[in-house]
Amino acid sequence: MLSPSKRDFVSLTLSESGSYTNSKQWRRQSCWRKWKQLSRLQRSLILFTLMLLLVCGIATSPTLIEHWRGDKVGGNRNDGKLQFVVDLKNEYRSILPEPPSERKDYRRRGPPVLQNRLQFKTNVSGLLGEENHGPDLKNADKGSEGGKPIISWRGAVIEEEQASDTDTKDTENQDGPGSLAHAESRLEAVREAFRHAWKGYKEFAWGHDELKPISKSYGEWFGLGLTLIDALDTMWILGLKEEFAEAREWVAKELSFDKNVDVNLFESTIRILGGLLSTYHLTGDLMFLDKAKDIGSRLMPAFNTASKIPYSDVNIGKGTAHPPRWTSDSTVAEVTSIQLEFRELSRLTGDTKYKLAVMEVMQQVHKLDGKKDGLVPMFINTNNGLFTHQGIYTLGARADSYYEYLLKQWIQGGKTENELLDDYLLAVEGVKKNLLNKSIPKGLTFVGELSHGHFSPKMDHLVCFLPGTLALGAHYGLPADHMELAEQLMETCYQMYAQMETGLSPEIVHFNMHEGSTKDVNVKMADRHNLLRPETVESLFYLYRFTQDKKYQQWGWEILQNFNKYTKVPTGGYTSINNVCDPSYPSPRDKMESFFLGETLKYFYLLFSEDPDLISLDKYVFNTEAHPLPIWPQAE
Ligand code: DMJ
Repeated sequence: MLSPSKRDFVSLTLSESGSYTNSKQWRRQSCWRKWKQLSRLQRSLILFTLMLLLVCGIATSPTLIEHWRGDKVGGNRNDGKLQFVVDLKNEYRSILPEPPSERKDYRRRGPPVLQNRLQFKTNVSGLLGEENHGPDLKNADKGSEGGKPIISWRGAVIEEEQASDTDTKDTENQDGPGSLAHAESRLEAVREAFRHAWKGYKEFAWGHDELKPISKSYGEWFGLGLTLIDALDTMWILGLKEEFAEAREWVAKELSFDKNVDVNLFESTIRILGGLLSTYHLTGDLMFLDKAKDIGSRLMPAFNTASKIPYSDVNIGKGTAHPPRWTSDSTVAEVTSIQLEFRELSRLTGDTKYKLAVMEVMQQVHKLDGKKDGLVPMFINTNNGLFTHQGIYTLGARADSYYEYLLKQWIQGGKTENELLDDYLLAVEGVKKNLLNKSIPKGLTFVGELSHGHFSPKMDHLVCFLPGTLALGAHYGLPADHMELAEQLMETCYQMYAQMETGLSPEIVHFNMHEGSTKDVNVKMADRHNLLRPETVESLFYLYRFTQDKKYQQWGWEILQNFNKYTKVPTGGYTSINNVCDPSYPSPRDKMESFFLGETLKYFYLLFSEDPDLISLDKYVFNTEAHPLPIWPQAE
């Protein structure tokens, strides 16, 4: 008897021998038989061809590649969340900050706050599994989702309220330039900036010299509440009554000059004496005049030198004075830029000692050898009264306000002191002859420096006081070409902001004078900081007052917005920064200089004001720290 399996075998053998059924099983067996009948070479060739086709197929299919790559990232790290972020990054590549090496447009000014907000927002919405239609650029800057905090570029957490608060300042009033509402919205933006700066000062540095907004602390220079005093008349002009009242209270009750402390004669004259005198004039409050008399008399020991050229430092408690430890020289700009204040103090007190001391300095400098076409060296010796370190001529640091005060003393005194005017006119000619040049390729007019006969195309931001001063002189009847030069230099100073990646000027620039370069302005690594200085805004104010050309207001508006983008600290205050060339990390320096409140914000306000009687330039002359002092009536 046959087993069942044996019977199966027999039947299979039968069908194999000739009958054609076309069943699946038969076809498989037939293919296999044919495959086995092939030679080894033939089989290898077929296999190779099939492999080749397979590889080509995969390589030309993008979907497969994407899929594979995605799997690899996710698979390797075994992290589903990471895979999600990678996908998001690919999708929103255009709005995330590019790594430095990939940046193509170095002039782009995307604020880092905005970039970080976008990043935060897309990630959050993605993780919540919302339907994703790409980045919402319109609303991207409006704060975080669901009231969550936003991380700023400074690493600080901005609450939603603060974040949208910043945004309002970037928004122009819709009524258009020229309208009252438009002007008012810009004035309000300045008031808001002031309030924000004041908030930081009040909270972390009240009664101290300077706010350190990042570390939420303060810095002491003289220990005399420098920022508070510098800001007094700004608050008055901006109409910030509450803030002014609390500051007045501090001056009346807390401010004492009876302190064993060394102060710099120039800095304390222009900021403290100047600030108190102007506040007295604006308010009529005698308390400020009393304080001004007190500090003024305490500074007088500085003039007790063999030459009558004052020392740089005074101890206002002990009544002693001395030069800096390493020299017996004083800086020319310092000893020639204290005259407006001491002359005014004499006029108010009837005591001539103040004005006699400072006018003696001017008379000596007027007669001194060592000038070049009216341009002065940077140092003067307190023993012999002679210029030292001769041969270097600049309109920047250590010489700048000498030129400014020649003109302004002449204006203050009713345009009768001809020596001052002569020296000023001579100096402007000296600038034209020795320091003016034009950059390549744009032909920007700039003021360089002269060092032992060698011209250097270096210009400090400090020089940007010059367009305003030239315009002021032209307003008072000096040659019309002063105004033309003022307008040219104003454009240059604006370009020192506009050509930087942050839209903020560095401390020093070097203008290009060689054919072939595409950039007019070069900045060295060490010069990339911005200290919130006022000079360009100051000049914009003068230029707008005298020409009514709206472009000056527009330039100032751009600058204000860039200060808000790159220097505003969420918790209060503004900070100087290290690098105006890096919008992704301008690197805060943790210091708000007192002149930001005393000068920069005041000049912004006056620039945006359409009222020529708000500190009329026919009645007041600003000292070099932006404190307005009255122009004397002709009789005096
Ligand atoms: C201010 O103290 C004064 O404007 C001074 O004349 C120059 N330096 C600072 C502002 O930059």
